[in-house]
Amino acid sequence: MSPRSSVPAKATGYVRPVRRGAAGGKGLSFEGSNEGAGLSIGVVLSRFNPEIGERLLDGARRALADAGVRPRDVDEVRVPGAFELPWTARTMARSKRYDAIVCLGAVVRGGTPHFDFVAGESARGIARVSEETGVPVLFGVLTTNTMEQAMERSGGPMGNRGADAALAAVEMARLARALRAEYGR
Ligand code: INI
Repeated sequence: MSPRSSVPAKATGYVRPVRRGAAGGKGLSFEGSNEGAGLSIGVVLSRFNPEIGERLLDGARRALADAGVRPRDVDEVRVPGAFELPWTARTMARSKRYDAIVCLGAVVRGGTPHFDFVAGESARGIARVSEETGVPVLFGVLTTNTMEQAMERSGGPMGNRGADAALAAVEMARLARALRAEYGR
């Protein structure tokens, strides 16, 4: 696991989605798993900071493969910048082809307020797409003050946020299947 990561870097440890009955006075309990086999995942990548973006994509591809997602079940779409991620994720989500969608990119603070608009709209837009479509859409977008910080978080000493987001996508896809089986769409 990377030092700051909240999800394991390799696909080990989790079990299948759990649904515990009322035994022992406990209610239902659900949690996704890191079982990627049979899942279909969409990835959208901002090309704006290409070196960082490719490192995030590399991490995401590896994490998905480690989790058992077949490479042929991973579709990738590249867009000019992080601002374009929400529209693209929405189009992919509406297709109903994907169990989850991972958005990747890096917004690095410059000397103008541009950063705040791009980073803010990207994050808000991605959250909205997830809520509106019902498809888990993961935020693997770095928002950093410097390029150095972005390098550190894209396969450097602070881990790889692309890999983290990809693993979170697998977990959320499994959770979504389990919750829909219980509660319906
Ligand atoms: N897009 C990014 O993905 N990262 C950035 O750091 C960035 N900066 O700094 O401007 C950025 N801007 C482009 C933006 O996402 C759109 O592509 C552009 O405004 C056209 O809509």
